[in-house]
Amino acid sequence: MNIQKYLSVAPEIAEAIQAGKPVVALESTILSHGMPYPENWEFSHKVEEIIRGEGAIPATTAIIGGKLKVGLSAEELELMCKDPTVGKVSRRDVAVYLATGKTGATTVATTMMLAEMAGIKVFATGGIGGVHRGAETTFDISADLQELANTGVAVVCAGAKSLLDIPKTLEYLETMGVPVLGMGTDDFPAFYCRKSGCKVDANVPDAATAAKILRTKWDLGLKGGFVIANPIPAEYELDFNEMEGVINKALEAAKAEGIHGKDTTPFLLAHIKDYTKGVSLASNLQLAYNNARTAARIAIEYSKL
Ligand code: PSU
Ligand code: MN
Repeated sequence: MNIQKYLSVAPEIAEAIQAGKPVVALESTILSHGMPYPENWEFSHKVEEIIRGEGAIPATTAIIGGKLKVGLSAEELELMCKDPTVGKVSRRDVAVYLATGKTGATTVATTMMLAEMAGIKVFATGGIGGVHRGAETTFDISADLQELANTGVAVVCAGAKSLLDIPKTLEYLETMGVPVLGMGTDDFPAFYCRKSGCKVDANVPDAATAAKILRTKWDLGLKGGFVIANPIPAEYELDFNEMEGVINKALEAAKAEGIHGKDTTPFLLAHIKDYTKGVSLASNLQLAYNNARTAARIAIEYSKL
């Protein structure tokens, strides 16, 4: 193995990791394929400021110029937000992008990989990928779930969008031994909505308790990560039934256009945004800020253990 040949960690982040200070990883697919420009650019800076405001250090990840980048410059953030040729990189794509020098945005799966390589334990995002509706015929199951099973990083998210099959996603995580913790909730959140109708494995009251659970799992040498499900703040929540209508319309459009594979999730996200005239984007931004705040607090508590 020769990871160091490819890994490029920003000096501030490398020093913080070395000193055991709190660091929070952030993904770039949410920028390149999950939000439009310029809202994604504004988001990319604000989410980092929020993490700093809490007292932790942000580390946005990407693949640029044959390097696994942990911590992006302002120019690199802009590239991820603006350049339409930036690819969506999952685990299977990493070696191709590195070896050919292509620019790639990291998904939840690849951000977890880079975080683990760098020594970062906590990662904040919007929503995780999961088992798609109809997976019994398409086999479409996000690589995020296998990564959660194998890679030791806690992913703070607002649950999963109900464009996925949430009950099947939770079944898969159970089979793979991935703990699903709810921050102050018994219910697994459905991204825009605080409740999905499914339960989490444990309702965790605060960041200190979450950090203690992470420490305990990894002290035991148990492989894999965590889903830390953090419901969207109530004031930004959208109506479940209304969103079901929107999601179903997007799923029908995907079917009509024959969208499949890695294009499915970005296609659905873009259509949901269009159908809701940007209301869903505003909620998306707020839930991701909220996750960044919670992740920073968990990283800070974890650094004390
Ligand atoms: N879900 C969202 N927003 C996103 C994604 C998922 O609500 O931006 C992105 C994440 O990067 C996630 C990826 O890891 O899509 C999952 O893609 P796929 O379903 O192709 O594995
Ligand atoms: Mn897929």
